[in-house]
Amino acid sequence: MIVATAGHVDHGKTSLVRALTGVDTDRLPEEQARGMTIDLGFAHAALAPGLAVGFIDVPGHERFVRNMLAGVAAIDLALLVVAADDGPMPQTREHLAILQLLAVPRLLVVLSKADRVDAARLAQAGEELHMLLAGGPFAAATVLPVATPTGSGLPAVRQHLVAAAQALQARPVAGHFRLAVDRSFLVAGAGRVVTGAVLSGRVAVGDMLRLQTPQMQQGASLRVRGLQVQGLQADAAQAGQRCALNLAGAELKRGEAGRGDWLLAEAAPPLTDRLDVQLQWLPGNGQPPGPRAMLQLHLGAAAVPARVSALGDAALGDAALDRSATAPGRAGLARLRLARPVAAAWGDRFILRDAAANRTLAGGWVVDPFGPERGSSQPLRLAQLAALARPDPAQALAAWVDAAPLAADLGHFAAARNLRDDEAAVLHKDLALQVIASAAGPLGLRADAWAGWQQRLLQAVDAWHAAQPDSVGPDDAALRQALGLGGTVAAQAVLRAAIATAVAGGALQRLGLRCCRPGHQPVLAAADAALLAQCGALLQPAGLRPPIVGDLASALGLPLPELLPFLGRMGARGLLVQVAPNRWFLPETVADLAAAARALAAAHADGAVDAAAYRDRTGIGRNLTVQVLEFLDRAGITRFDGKRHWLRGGLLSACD
Ligand SMILES: Nc1nc2c(ncn2[C@@H]2O[C@H](COP(=O)(O)OP(=O)(O)OP(=O)(O)O)[C@@H](O)[C@H]2O)c(=O)[nH]1
Ligand SMILES: [Mg+2]
Repeated sequence: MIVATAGHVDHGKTSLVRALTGVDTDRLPEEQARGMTIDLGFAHAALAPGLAVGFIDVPGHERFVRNMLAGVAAIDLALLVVAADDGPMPQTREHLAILQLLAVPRLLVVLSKADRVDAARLAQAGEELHMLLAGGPFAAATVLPVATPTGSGLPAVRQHLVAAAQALQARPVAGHFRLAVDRSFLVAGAGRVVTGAVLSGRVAVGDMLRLQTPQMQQGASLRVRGLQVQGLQADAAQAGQRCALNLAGAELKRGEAGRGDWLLAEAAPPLTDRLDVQLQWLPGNGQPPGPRAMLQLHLGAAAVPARVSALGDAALGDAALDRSATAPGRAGLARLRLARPVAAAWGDRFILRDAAANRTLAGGWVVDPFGPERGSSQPLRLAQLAALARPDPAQALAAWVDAAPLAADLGHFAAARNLRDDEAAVLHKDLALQVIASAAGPLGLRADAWAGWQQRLLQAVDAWHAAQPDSVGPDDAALRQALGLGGTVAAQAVLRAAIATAVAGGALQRLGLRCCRPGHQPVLAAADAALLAQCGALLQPAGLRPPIVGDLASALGLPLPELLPFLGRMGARGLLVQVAPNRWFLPETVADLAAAARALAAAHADGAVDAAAYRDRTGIGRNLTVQVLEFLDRAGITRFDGKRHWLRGGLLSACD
């Protein structure tokens, strides 16, 4: 269990921690000289046999709220210390508001300096506390009077903490490992040690991690050489614990890493400077600041300048997670734009302060750390946020899929909720989602929606055959139009996957760039059929380099002006394909041209189709290669960026 103190300056927090643990956490010379806590202090003690409790002692002075915030991000219980003579003071209130906004699960109030007041004042202070807590999530918190010089009241505090630690449920250890760094130092003989709270996941000795500091774009790759939990060597640490990691790695130089940095699993989602959040403004601060105001975001152990703008007038609906059990104040969805990126994940709690005025203004929790740059207030996007806000991951994913117009971006969902691949796969399976690979990552459809698309695909091909019996069948663009699918990456991926499934199941056939029902024979006039057979006999043996139209006409013994209209008719029906102005191909040869491009792209990690390599592989010469690649661009199989051709949809489109 991790406990942090809270409360006004000089009310006895450090004295209480010392009385409970025997450790004086005010170690800095300046702290000792001034008799005041400035930075976080750390101590731990076994309050009962085998029951280690970690303590974070925070400063009470109003100037050091920033340090206090770095200590309370991931605690199980807060010890609010209120001096009986003073009663609640400004930082009593501010710290309490912070604990509420951070949704700290438990609070124990210690009425300190009980030896300094008489019974009447003690009762009065108790009454003041009662009024302070009334109506909030800690209204039922236990209040225990303590006098640290005599030790009176301490056994009750200890007993309460032991009971709380025993009742503590282990936090779910889900997601990629994330640690909010709060200290970093060198230990003689061991090297770099970094400490902090594990916000999610699990870490074990030997793991490779990424250290992210503001100076590092990519992060440094490091190995966990050793780790400690509550001062004891351990093999692993997990969410809800604080740990010290001894790190090794060539990229770790002296002096790097410090409070506010992040240690992440290598596969963890990237950092983000854009957070879509559920925000709760504290009452009594006037109007919320406008979108230009620069506030300070405190998340994990990081403090980052941030601007805030409301996302429309939207508030999460009934289905939304209501974890913001705070005093009344305005609440709603908002977008935070950060001056520096953070490793935030869904559900992370944060605080917003006005640093100049030294006031806590608001708090909330992260709904989506990867919101779109544009359209952040549009109805579709707000529906996505409402889906993401659901606490249960399966329900959230179901709502996320239902909110998507065509197919849901499963990669976005997994990154936003900090899901590992195995966790995401279980959810996909539980919801029986159809998962489709696309250029933009995995897409998901409900099983019934997927079945519907497959059915409509076959209906569209049947309708095409009925309307155009002399044609091979529709190409992808015609099918997208027939099915009312747009040209988006998702639409293309869904169509390709539906065709691939139908082809695999024997319900469709591919002929070149077109689709048809198996056994479909275009109905042709006898003369056309005969001429087509003759063309086939000439084109087929020529492989990837069929004769140009002039040579074809001579071989057929036809004048060119007679051949050309025939070729045009066959082209419209998909029976022949005009790849270059003077060159026609059989549909099956076009499929070979596309296959060659895919094979080359597969050999390149980046999916590029290099023209010289294409020429060498196919042996069709430089000029025809240029024409073929231009044709593949037009056909939507490759994309030209002015320099190179790329396989569209990456290698994933190889499913057809
Ligand atoms: N008589 C009496 N004095 C106390 C008690 N608790 C703390 N003190 C005294 O109050 C003063 C402040 O105590 P600290 O524990 O440093 O207070 P703090 O809350 O840690 O202060 P900051 O960290 O600066 O916010 C010290 O002189 C303590 O000896 C108590 O229960 N009884
Ligand atoms: Mg102190």
